[in-house]
Amino acid sequence: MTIGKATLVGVTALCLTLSLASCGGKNPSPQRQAEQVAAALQMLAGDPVALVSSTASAEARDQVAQLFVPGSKVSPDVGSWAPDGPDKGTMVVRVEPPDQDPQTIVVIVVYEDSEWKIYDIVEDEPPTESSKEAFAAVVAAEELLAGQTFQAQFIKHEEDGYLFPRIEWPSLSGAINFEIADFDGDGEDELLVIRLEPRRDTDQRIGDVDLEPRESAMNSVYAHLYEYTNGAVTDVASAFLASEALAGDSVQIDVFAIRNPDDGLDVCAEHDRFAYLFSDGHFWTVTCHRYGADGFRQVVDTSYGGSDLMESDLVASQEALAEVGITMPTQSLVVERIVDLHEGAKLIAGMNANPGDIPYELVEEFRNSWSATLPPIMIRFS
Ligand SMILES: [Ca+2]
Repeated sequence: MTIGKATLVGVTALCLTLSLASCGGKNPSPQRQAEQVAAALQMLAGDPVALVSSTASAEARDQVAQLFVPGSKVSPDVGSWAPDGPDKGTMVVRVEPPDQDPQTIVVIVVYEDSEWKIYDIVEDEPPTESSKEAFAAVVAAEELLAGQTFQAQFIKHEEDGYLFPRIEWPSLSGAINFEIADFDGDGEDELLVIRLEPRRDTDQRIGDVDLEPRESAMNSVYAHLYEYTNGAVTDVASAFLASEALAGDSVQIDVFAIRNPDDGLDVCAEHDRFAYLFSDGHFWTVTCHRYGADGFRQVVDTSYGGSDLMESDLVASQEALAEVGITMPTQSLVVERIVDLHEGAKLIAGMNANPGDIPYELVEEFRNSWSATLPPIMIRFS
């Protein structure tokens, strides 16, 4: 039979491109099997009858004949090969018959007369979309703040006889950035979305000694975790990462993921606030959350307040960070970002407002006169 020969030629050609020693052996590796099955399936549009097993049902023969017609584009998914012993297995195949809608099917194949042949089609419905596609659809519906910049302005603010700079900025809410990864180490991916949201009353204030929350600086940073189950994406857990995201006059927030002992990923936020315009103080916080069966559990909550002119004890913070495998050199704890120091920390989302480029003379004028204003600064999301 002509087509049968063509099939053999096809498989032979495949063997030559691989290693002869590993081709056609009695027990080829699953990868070899997959390639052989894929090569056989691609011949189906030429003559579907020849590649149906003699043991296949009449119904299976009809199904194959209807789908694999001359001109059909057949795309086997080699990676989907699931062997069931040395001479049987399943593979996902996408078939595009001419003038018909494409279909994705799962075929059972058997090794018969030195050829892989179709035994049955077990599924003729397209499989449900993958979690990746479902997560991508959720993300596509968001307008991400990452990559955007917004103009903000300092104003002077007096409270209890003290002067404070305050960042006036547009009221922003929304997703800063996202990450698709296996956060609980169970082998299935989840979607993590980092959001800027209005502060909730239940949020803990983390050592906020310098500024009361202002209406314009109330937003906080949250992590939302989405699972994909039964074809639906659900927001299953959230964690509060950083309060008053733009309070203070220089702000850097990094949200990053770091591998944990459960082979999942802890979600951490490093939040650094500098007082620059009226003093040299800074306030630094790191929180980490671990996702598991009970949702997010906080595993690190450490903070450190200080001044450039003051040596402070960082041991407690170092010990806290050691819980998630982060080693911080003492001198760099508050001046270098963890994502820059720790190779295993992967940045997911960031927010930065830095007045560092404002000339010193203008800062002096701002400090000394009520009427002085500063040039705008940019808030950057990444
Ligand atoms: Ca998972």
